[in-house]
Amino acid sequence: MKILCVSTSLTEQSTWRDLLAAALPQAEVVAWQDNASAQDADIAVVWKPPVALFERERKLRAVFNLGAGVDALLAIPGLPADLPIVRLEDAGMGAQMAEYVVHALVRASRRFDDYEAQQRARQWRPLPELDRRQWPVGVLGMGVLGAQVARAVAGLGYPVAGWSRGGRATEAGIEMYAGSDALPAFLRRTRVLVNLLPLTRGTEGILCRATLSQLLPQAHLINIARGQHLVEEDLLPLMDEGRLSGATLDVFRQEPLPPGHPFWTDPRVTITPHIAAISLQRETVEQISSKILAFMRGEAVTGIVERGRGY
Ligand code: NDP
Ligand code: OXD
Repeated sequence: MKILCVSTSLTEQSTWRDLLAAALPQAEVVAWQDNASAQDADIAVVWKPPVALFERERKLRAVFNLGAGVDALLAIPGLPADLPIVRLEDAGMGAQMAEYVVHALVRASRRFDDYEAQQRARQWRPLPELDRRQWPVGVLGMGVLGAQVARAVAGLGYPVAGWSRGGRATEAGIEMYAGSDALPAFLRRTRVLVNLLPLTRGTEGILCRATLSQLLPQAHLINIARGQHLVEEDLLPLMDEGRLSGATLDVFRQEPLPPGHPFWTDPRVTITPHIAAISLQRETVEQISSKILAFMRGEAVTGIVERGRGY
């Protein structure tokens, strides 16, 4: 069995090659930069591979994605329509997402930025108690990651609802809304909106004036899925109009976020550099290597992307 690792930097793809070679001693594991000619690999393990991958490698039997989101991969021209794509499922990302959202939510609801300002002014002034009923959280996308975020937030006593295509209940006590007809009702009961949708034709631009202005007053947006979900030019005007009070953003239309972008300097916006949940080395290699073995034995594996729906 031959496995080809392809990633966005030479260092990264060498790291994945070495880790996979250690986990799968029976396989020949190579990195994309090792050879400029076709490797005739059976399996590609990729993160945002170049277009040339599918022009050069004609014997691939499956592609394993080194992340949860497959939008970049599916956008590659020449990706064979029948090539199975297997995405990362959780692999330690759910816990990271839960931590990220709890941090942003609690910072807003417990007014920790006000306390930071008070410290700078040497002020000792307890603020009014928190009533969690005033902070209903809504999670867009209740898949592997969204469900864990919803559970963590519900565990702290915040009212939580989820929105998905099918509306399947994944967690007890979390109110579910299904499909576009239910989106307005979901938004109208939500103050803190968390986005964990995959980027597809149906979800691009979903965070825009029309949707965000339906949220409860003093709303806060937490976007940890993809930058293309947000119509960026709508965000600051909505804040200026008092419809939203803040946003915590991990993903952007252009990454790295350009130095002149107005989000950098707006005190209502908190920025992180696409780190809400990273692909952890041990968990990722364990999951991908055991799935590769199962796939090569002809067994069913989970996490196969449905091309028609785009995730
Ligand atoms: P899943 O595929 O497990 O879940 C996707 C969820 O979105 C499902 O609940 C699905 O509904 C719902 N959904 C999809 N399309 C629609 C739609 N048109 N309308 C309503 N609901 C929809 O994905 P994951 O939870 O594993 O990952 C989610 C995303 O998080 C990734 O695609 C990626 O973009 C992002 N991500 C970001 C990271 C970061 O560091 N910032 C790290 C990892 C992931 P249904 O259940 O009915 O199918
Ligand atoms: C992912 C990501 O999709 O890192 O896994 O964004």
